[in-house]
Amino acid sequence: MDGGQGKMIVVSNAEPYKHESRDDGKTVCKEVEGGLTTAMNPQMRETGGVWIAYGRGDRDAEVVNSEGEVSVPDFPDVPEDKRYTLKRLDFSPERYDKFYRGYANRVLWPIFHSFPSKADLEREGEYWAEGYLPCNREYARAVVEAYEPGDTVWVHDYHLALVPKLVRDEVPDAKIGVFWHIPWPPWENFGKVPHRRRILEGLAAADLMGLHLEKYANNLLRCAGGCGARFDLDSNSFKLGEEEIQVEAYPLGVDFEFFNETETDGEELDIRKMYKDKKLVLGVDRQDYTKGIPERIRAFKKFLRKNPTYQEKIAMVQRTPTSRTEISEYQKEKNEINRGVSEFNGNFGNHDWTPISLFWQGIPQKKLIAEYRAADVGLVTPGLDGMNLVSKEFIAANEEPKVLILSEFAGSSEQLDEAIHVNPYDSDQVAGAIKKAIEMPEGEKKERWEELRRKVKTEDLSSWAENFLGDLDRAHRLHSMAEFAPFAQEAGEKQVMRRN
Ligand code: GDG
Repeated sequence: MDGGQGKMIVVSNAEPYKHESRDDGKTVCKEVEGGLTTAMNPQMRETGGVWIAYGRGDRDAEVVNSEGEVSVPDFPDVPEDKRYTLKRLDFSPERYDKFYRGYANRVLWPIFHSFPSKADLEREGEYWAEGYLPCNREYARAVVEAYEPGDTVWVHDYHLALVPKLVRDEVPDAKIGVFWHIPWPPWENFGKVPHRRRILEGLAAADLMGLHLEKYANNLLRCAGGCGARFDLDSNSFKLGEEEIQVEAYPLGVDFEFFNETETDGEELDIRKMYKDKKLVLGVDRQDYTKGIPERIRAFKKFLRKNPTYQEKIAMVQRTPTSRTEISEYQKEKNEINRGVSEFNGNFGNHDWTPISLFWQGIPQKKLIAEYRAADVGLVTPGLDGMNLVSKEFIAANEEPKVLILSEFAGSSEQLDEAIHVNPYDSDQVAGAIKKAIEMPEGEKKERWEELRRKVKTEDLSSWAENFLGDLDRAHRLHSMAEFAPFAQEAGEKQVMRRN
């Protein structure tokens, strides 16, 4: 990864590690589950630099210095040159609540995932003024403090849309890139957000913005148009006020080698034994209403009802580390899932067979890889997902052919054609896909799997980072030389930045 001559400054709300105090008084360092951290952590371990994030672990776990910094990961087996600086920010509980639970997750998240009915637009102004704006200012201040000439600033995700402009105001010539991890919705949804123009002004001050898919980039450009920007779908850029930005698609990949090669010491066999060698269908998702977990469970039940010969021969494992428990929608969904699963297991299961095993805890990555390897079928059926890394990790972790059932609304379905694609809301279709997956002839399974593995291996995490950072260098150079002028058609000088 080329971070230019200076250092890399990553900024995101999610932190890659948290520290917690145990009862014996010792402090433990834990990975934080989530797509953004899975993607950026290996990058930072390679390049070093500073990662600025909100500290969500125990406040009394005294690991940071007076600047709020700690070198991570502080696992004993990790050498110094594979660590980097994590700088933790702290906010008052009220402010953080309005920023994180309020603006980020009760306004932007539902709107951007096309669940406008779950958005609290009534309080948007309050969440903005008392949470989103002040917290984005704090993040930007931390970036400016860490910044030295030549550094690369890489801003991540929807929590921090205002940071590029706030940093640009202080450091006009900084190299700033943004990566957006969630979908960008059509104007009909985005346009509902009262501070829509301010969000776009915040982003437009970066040199380059990346999203997972071309269709999200096009939605963003059209939304910019809706807010009065000039936009161009050929050069993939828009101009709002004085700021011009390039917008491109970079489908995020996974660290193929890591998932392929991690040694699990045969733990997958123990897992299979635990489930009495039945066919295993696996779902793994951070808990979220966008992940389609209740619908998935309903489809699995339908499959068992329609195919009684498979009763006692198949089991579903659903691993769902809880997240955002402070938001009532998440609590409600958790209760609904618990009820549905225990009722079904009670009615269908017996002392030898639990049809659905549900886990609300996260497990270390190595154990997760063993779970991926123990499964016969990966069942990944989000209602809408920017990319979905689980689908790619399942492929990378399994050398032996498996079958992936994938929602057509997961961003990854654009690349992973050889999966069985389903509409997650059509439970008959998903039930049929489970049957097809289990009965798929070995030859077809192998052929599809090899192609899926080839794609996930080629379009991996490091090629994603290289493409993004290479383009960021170019966009920044063009901006610095004032040559980035996609809207200079009048002068016949249209400048389109393209990768060579
Ligand atoms: C956002 C976007 C986009 C899950 N359980 C455990 C565990 N995980 C890890 C998985 C995977 C990550 O969490 C989840 O990533 P996803 O991509 O599936 O979903 P989001 O968290 O919603 O991520 C998404 C992503 O950002 C990246 O841009 O793809 O669309 O919503 O890496 O492995 N990890 C461990 N234990 C668990 O129990 N260690």
